[in-house]
Amino acid sequence: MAVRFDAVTLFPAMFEAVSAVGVTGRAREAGLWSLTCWNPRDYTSNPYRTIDDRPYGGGPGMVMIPEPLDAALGAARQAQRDAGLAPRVLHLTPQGERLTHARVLDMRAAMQAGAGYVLLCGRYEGIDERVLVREVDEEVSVGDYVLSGGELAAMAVIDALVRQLPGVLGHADSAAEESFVAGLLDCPHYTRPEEYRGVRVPQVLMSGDHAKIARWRLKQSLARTLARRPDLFEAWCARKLSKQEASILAEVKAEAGEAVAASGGHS
Ligand code: 9WO
Repeated sequence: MAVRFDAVTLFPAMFEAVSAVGVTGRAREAGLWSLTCWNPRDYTSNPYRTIDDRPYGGGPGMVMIPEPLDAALGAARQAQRDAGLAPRVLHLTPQGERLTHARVLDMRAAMQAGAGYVLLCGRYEGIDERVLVREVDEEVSVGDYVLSGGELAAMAVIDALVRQLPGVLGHADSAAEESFVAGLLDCPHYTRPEEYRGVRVPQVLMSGDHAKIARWRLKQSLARTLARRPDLFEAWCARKLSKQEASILAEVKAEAGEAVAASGGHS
């Protein structure tokens, strides 16, 4: 399945990062996905190629003016329809719904069913609200902070989605992802040398006992998730657990309880 993105952006060069480099770069070169950028500056009708103006009501900063954005969006939409796709406009904004693994999989399913995503990247203080109301189908945030524009967030969406496409990751990589797919944080990783700056690799990883190693990794994942992401931990525990998962969970809870007791209950 070849996936197509179009990005409406004042800074197409930023997308080199995801188009040319690493796993996503290789996947694009292999034809598994493509990206076309549409620059509102190329759709201005005034000689100064202005794309921003002062906000009504006053205040600092500038707002992206509607006409060039609408023209760039229209061209991106038309290109997707010409490719046989049903375009969906996704605005990257801190006001959007948080991007999660589940949301990435929903987007992948939509694309596999014939949708294309037009990623709308704002700059300055934002986009005229009348464009957003008319044109935007979905809004996504990649976290509760303000960036200088939507491009880095759009690239996070592309990267997270492309690595879920069949044929992008090798089999080993997919397996390595299973812990997060299951809703837990990853376990620690080690490579050579066996001892580094006085710290040895955990003995179990040298044992060759694959069942024991899998159990140790799940236990590490659970302990970390309990300590760092109690929200994910609760959700994981609420699932139906296998006998082994329940046994590991009991150990992790007992050991966390002991740690609290040993510290005198102080956090
Ligand atoms: C600026 C600002 C200043 C004070 C209080 C809130 C504020 N929000 C913004 C703002 O959203 N500026 C934008 C810059 C305008 C459009 C694109 N920009 C953007 C997108 N910054 N951060 C994102 C973003 C997108 C997705 N996930 C996280 C952040």
